[in-house]
Amino acid sequence: MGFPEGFLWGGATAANQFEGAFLEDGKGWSTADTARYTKLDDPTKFSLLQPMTTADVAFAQADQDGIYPKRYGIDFYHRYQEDIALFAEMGFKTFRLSISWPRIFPNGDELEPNEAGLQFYDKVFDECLKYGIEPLVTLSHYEFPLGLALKHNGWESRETIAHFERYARVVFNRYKDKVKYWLTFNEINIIGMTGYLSGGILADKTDHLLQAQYQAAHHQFLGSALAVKACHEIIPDAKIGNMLARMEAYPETSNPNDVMESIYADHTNLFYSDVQIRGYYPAYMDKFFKKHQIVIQKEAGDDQLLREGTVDFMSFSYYMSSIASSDTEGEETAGNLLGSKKNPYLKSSDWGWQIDPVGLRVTLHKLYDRYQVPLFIVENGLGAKDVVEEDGSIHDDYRIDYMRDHIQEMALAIEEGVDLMGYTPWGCIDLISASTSEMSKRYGFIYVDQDDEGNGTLARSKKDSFEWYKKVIATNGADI
Ligand code: BGP
Repeated sequence: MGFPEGFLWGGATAANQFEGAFLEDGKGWSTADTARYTKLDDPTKFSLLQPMTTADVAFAQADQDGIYPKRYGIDFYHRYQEDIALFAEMGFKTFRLSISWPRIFPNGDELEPNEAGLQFYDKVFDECLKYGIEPLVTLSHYEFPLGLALKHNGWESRETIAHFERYARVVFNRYKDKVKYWLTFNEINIIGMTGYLSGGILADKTDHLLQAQYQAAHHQFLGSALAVKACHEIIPDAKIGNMLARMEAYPETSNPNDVMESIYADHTNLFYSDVQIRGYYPAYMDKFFKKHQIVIQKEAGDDQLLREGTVDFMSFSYYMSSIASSDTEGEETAGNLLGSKKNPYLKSSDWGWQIDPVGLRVTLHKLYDRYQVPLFIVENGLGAKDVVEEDGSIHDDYRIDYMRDHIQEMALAIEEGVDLMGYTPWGCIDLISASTSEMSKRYGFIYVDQDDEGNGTLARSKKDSFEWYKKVIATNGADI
């Protein structure tokens, strides 16, 4: 039993949640800089799903009082050397980060890239490689150039595909000797739930929002296929994967109708990986599209491109499982990302996400059975409020317990035949939450001194989990 040699242990981040420097060195505005998902009175309520309008964007751009936490991040832009040195000290084999598209193409549709933006990532990748850390780079992580959103309504427009392909080709060419692991769209399935953050879709620019979101998904599939082909052509020794927010939904009971509901839940989730890995639209979506009066506009050649541009491996985030039920009367009492009934066998995080390590093994088997491609867990972890003791120490044993339980299930899955490439827990250094914009929802091994309003010294310090994870990596998962 154990993890294979070369297993990619590391940690994960995203530009819009940790770089800061939001308009520095020529970077343009992004959807993330204008999305204000501030904490609500009830912290278990998820507000990311609220659609944004042109007026909301104008308001956000005019607002200068610093209430948009994603703009200040944790200042990785200026502290990357210190942060990467800490990752190296933990023994990271890989570091997942994203390139901010509007740092490279400020409005999204320029013909020439912003050299200062390219230079920043050169320095970051060089710093990683200095320590033997392989960068794992997401091309688009919840951050779309605002210029393209306002001009074309984001990914709803077919024109966006060419702009994305140009951006992808520029970064592949520039970093071909430095980056060998790539991901196309972070949590691509989120576009079916909310169009703004990853898709640049403004609700007032369409009279059928769901149609716009699924049309955008089609365009992202094409963009993904083009990026896969370009990556293979430009960096033949690279591997490029998709990225799905995996939602494992158990049937509530052994009632066959509940089992069917869990199959339907899988359909809305696995639709995206089915297209990106199998290379064609699954037939089960026809009924869904009909029910919601969605008609995907395709052009000649689209189906062929999808077949040619399938990914090399599947990556996904895994935080929780949920319940699928045919009993629509029941209450949604778990504060899971999308709301679900509460599973009585599971505990929840402070934000109501139901903690389910065995569910990770269930999912690993399900995905590997379905696709037979290598899997990569590129996000997992516990968002929690940490307490800094008088002497500066942080005893996050709850985080260690969470990870240990998940790593044990990964080891079992590998023993049971699953091909797993690596594990990059989310927010290896504390950063801004995607769903609530809070700083106090922390995931890191490294603490960052900053509060929800952006006050603090930004000093980095090690939590107890830092030494623990270092040992896990040093023993390749044998001593957890
Ligand atoms: C995923 C996103 C990340 C991230 C993480 C944790 O959905 O890809 O960007 O932030 O979830 O979620 P949150 O920050 O809302 O706790």
